[in-house]
Amino acid sequence: MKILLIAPRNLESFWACDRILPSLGKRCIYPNLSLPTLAGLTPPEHEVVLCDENVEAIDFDAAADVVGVTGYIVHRQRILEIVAAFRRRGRFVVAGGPFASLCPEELRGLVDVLFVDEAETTWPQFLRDHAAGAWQAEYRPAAKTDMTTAPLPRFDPLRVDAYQTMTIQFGRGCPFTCEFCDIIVMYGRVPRTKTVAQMLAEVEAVQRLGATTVFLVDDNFIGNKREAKGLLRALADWQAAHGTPLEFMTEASLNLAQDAELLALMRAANLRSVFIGIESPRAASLRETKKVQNLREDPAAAVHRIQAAGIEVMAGMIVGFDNDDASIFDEHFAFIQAARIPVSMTGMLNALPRTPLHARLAAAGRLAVACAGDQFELTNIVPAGMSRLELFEGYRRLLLRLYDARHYSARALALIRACDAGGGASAPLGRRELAIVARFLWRCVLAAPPRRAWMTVRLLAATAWQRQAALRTAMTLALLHKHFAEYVDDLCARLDVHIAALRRADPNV
Ligand code: B12
Ligand code: SF4
Repeated sequence: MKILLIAPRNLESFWACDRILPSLGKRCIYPNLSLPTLAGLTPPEHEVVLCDENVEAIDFDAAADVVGVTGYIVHRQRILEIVAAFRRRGRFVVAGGPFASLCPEELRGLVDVLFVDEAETTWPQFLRDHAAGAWQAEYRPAAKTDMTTAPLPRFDPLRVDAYQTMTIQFGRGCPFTCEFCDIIVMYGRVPRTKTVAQMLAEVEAVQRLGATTVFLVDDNFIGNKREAKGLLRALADWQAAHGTPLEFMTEASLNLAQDAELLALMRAANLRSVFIGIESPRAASLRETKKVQNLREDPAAAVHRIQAAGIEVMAGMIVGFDNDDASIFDEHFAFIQAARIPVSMTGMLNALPRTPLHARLAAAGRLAVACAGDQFELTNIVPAGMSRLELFEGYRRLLLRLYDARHYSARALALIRACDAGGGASAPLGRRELAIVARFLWRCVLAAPPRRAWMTVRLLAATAWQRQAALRTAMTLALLHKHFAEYVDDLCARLDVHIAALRRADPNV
């Protein structure tokens, strides 16, 4: 049987980094790991073709016995288009992934088979049922996946060279109970990890295919600290034995800061940046959303400790909690500057379907519109401490301040001074890196507007003067700013449309 698995193209987003990919000579920032995961779950008698629309156009006339589509809520529209286009051509279409898992009612009847939640058992079951000629309309796993039995994902059908960073996954599930979180809804509260042997096989597979940076796409890499430490020890040994060919990044909870051993092991494994859901500098808002693990100490002090260990912190921040009033925006800005976090994914609170927050707000009649899945542009909630209009306006101002060149470069420079950013993957600059540097200088200095050019030159000069080993980090941060600042400008134009509609009291916004 021939199986075509498709990931829809990303919309313009904070992370998609479309604007800087040409400088890096890449087509997409990260691959969606569900594609290689499903390929790895497919028995060898079937032929699997992977199509990531971020890398190549979909061939809607391709011959395939089964077409599988994945995607997030933000991809809703494109998923529905892809499904309809293949169904029109008489193909057998199945869907799974975060959109199908959180919003199954939107796909029922539109696809031949629907997969809700993890598919390690249900996908092979479906393939057997399909071969036998009798399958179910919907598959849900009876239990969470035992990750120690998950087969090696197949990365080889992916065009690995098209991605800036490869993705692999150690574990799923998180022990915490944040009210807005869909991860614990989809993957549960018991962290389940793969074995060290499985992980080393994945690391070697992506390195063999040419990866130099790897994103461990766990929602909380330290959900089970003992297992995380075991893996980091093995990764540190592997890096030492192979000349540190890989740089890792991941996502973790803020209690990472309170474990010096964990920080040292991360650094030893060359895990150099971590995305952390800090969410709010306001204790009452953290308490409200049950993010109690962030209340153990001053969050800025916790971030500083992680940075001092040589690990960059990227933040997830949220405005719009019930305890947030119109003064929250200044508080967020002051916190991000003081915590010296250049990359802050600051969004508006959204209630994702199936989460406790969604149930609470629905019961209170506080859901204004359907969830669009992109917390940067829209929120579906009616806030308690301000109007929706105040939330949109305050948020817009906050984003502009955060990504103003002066404020951003102040954070970047403070980080470079404080964080031991050098070392690690110390490979000399090869031809590819030199080409990146040339394109970087062109886009961020020579052909850039004066304000950007000046910011870049100042950042590089100050870094060269104060911490030469961090020049690579300074360049990356300057390049990222090009993406963020342009993204925020475009986003503000879209926010203005919502703001104008809210001023007209349009009930659809
Ligand atoms: C890596 C990642 C990214 C990468 C994207 C890489 C890419 N090209 O897709 C980046 C950083 C760019 C990104 C961006 C965003 N992301 Co993201 N991301 C993730 C992350 C951490 C890992 C995804 C992954 O590969 N998982 C591993 C795979 C194996 O798991 P899986 O997809 O669930 O697949 C399993 C099952 O679902 C099932 N399955 C999946 N697909 C299919 C298909 C078929 C046919 C079948 C049978 C089964 C099946 O089988 C798999 C094995 O069990 C997840 C969180 C997570 N832990 O999954 C968030 C997550 C998917 N992202 C999320 C969001 C909100 C976003 C953004 C919208 C954020 C933003 N506003 O910018 C953007 C959207 C990008 C865009 N504009 O298009 C949400 C989605 C919420 C939702 N329910 O829709 C998640 C769940 C995180 C969260 N809780 O907030 N993201
Ligand atoms: S720490 Fe992160 S993954 Fe865990 S419950 Fe909270 S938001 Fe979800």
